[in-house]
Amino acid sequence: FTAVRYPYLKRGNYSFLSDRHLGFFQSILSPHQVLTDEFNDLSGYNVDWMHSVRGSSRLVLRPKTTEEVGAILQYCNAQNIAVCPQGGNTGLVGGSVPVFDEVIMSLGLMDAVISVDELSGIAIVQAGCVLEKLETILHLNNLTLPLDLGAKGSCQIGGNVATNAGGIRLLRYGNLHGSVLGLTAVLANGQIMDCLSTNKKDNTGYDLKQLFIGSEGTLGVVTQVALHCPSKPTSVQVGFFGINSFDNVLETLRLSKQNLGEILSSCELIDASSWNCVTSLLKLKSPVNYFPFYILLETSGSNADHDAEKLNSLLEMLLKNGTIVDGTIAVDSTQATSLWALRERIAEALASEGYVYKYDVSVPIRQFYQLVDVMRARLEKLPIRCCGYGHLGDGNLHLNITSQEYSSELLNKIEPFVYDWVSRQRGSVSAEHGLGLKKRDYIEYTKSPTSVHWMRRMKKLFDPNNILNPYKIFPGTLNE
Ligand code: FAD
Ligand code: 2HG
Ligand code: ZN
Repeated sequence: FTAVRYPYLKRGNYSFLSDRHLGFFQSILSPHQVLTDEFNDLSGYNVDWMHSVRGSSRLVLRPKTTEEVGAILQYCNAQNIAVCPQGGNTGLVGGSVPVFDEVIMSLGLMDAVISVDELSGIAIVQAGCVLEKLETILHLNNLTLPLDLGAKGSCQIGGNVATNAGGIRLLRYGNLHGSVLGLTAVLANGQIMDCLSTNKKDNTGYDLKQLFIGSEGTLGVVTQVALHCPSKPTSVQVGFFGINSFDNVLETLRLSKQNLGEILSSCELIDASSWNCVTSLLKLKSPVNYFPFYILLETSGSNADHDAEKLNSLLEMLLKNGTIVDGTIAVDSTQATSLWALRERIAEALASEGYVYKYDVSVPIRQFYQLVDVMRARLEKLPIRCCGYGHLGDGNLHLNITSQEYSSELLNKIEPFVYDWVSRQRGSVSAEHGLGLKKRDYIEYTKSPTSVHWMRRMKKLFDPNNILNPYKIFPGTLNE
C-alpha cells in the first residue's frame, strides 16, 4: 500500500482484513450494512470531495445503532484493525477517507431525527442525519439550525460535530462548542460514552463532550447529538455590495455591526477573482458589476418591516458616504438564494477549474486580505488563480489557489510559507476545516508544543492502540 501523494507515510502495523474478520462483521450486521470491494464499487468512500486523496479500503461498514458501532469498535480494537469514521465525506482536509486500507465506518444509515422540541429548542438526532434534512424538520417546528454551510445537502451532523464546522451563521449563533448540549460517542474499545445531556447548564465536573467536538474521528465515533436550535427567523434579508478597497470592506463590516446589531446573521467576503470564478465558470448572474470586493450581508429577525428598514438605511448610508459603490437588497427569497449562490458555490466553481490548494485560516481582521496579496506576489504566474473569500465577520479567510493539475513545485512554493505567515500573525492554520491528513504536519505552527503534547496524551488515553482515524491530526507516528 502507498498513500497517494503521501509516499513518505508508512502503513501502521495493523491487521490485514481476513475472511475471519469479514465473517464476524457479517454475523452481527445485515448484508446491506457490509460493503466489500468484491461486490461493490467502494471508490466513492475511498476518495474525498476534492478528489485530492484516495485510500484503498476494501470494506465499508454501515451500522444502524450505537450498539452496533460499539460491537464493531470492540472487535476492531481487539483485532488491531484500523477504522476511518466517515459522515457525508465533504471534509476538505483528507480526514474522512482512509489513507491505506482502514475499514470505513460510514454513519449514513444512522439518520433518524429522534426528537424535536419547539419549546426548549432542543433536537436530538442520530449522527448520520444530513444537515439539510434536519433543517427541513426544524423549520416545520419553527426552529432553525445554528449552523449552515454550502455542503448541507450531503454533510452530516456527526461530521459537523467531529470537525466543529463553522459556516455562514457562526457570526450570529457561535460555534458547536456552544450549540451542542450533549452527545453520545463510542470509544475505540467499544465503550459507549453517554454525554447526551439536554441541559443548557451543567457544571458537574469536566465537560467531556467538548473533547469530541472537533476531534475529527480520532477520539471516538459520535452517534447521537443533542443540539440547541434557535427560533426560525420570520424575516431574512440579504444585501450584496460592490466595494472598491479593502479599507472600505472593513468600514462596511464596522458599520454593519454597529447599525444592524442583533439582526446581523452573516457577513461574507468575496474577492473579484472568486466572483469571476462563479460568474464565469458556473454562469451565475451577479446583480452588481465588477468590483475588487463584494460583501454579502444577511439579517435574520422577527419583524420584516423593521429589518428591511434597517438594512435599507445602512445601504443608503454606505452609498452616500462612499464606503460602497453599488449594492442591492434581495426583494424575495428566490433572489436571496441567487445572491447566496454567488458565495456558497465558490468552492464548487474552483473545483471545476482543476487542482485546488485550499487554505482555511484565521487571521486578525485588519490583515484579513493581506495573505492573498502576499501569495499573488510570491506565486506570480504559476497558478491559474489565487483568490480569497470567506467568513469576514469571523476573521476566517479561505485562500484558494488553482492550477491545471497537481504540481509539487507549486505546492512547495505555497507551503510551509503560508503557515509560517499565519503563525507570525498569531492566527490559526485551520479555522474551521480541521487538520485531517493534509494539515497535520502544521499543527505546531499555531498550537504550542505543550498543547500538542497533551493532545497526544489524550489520544493515547482514549485510543491506546491508535485504531481510530490513524495518520490524521498528528504529525509522525503517535509514539514520537
Ligand atoms: P466527513 O467529511 O465525512 O468527515 C469529516 C471528519 O469527521 C473526518 O475526520 C471523519 O473521520 C470525521 N467524522 C465524520 N463523522 C463522524 C462521526 N459520526 N463520529 C466521529 N467522527 C466523524 N466546513 C465548514 O466548517 N464551514 C463551511 O462553510 C464549509 N463549507 C463547505 C462547503 C462545501 C461545498 C464543502 C464540500 C465543504 C464545506 N465544509 C465547510 C467542509 C465540510 O463540509 C465540513 O467539514 C463538514 O462538517 C464535514 O461533514 P461530513 O459529514 O461530510 O464529514
Ligand atoms: C466555504 O466557506 C467553505 O465556502 C469552503 O468553508 C471553503 O473552499 C473553501 O476554501
Ligand atoms: Zn467556510
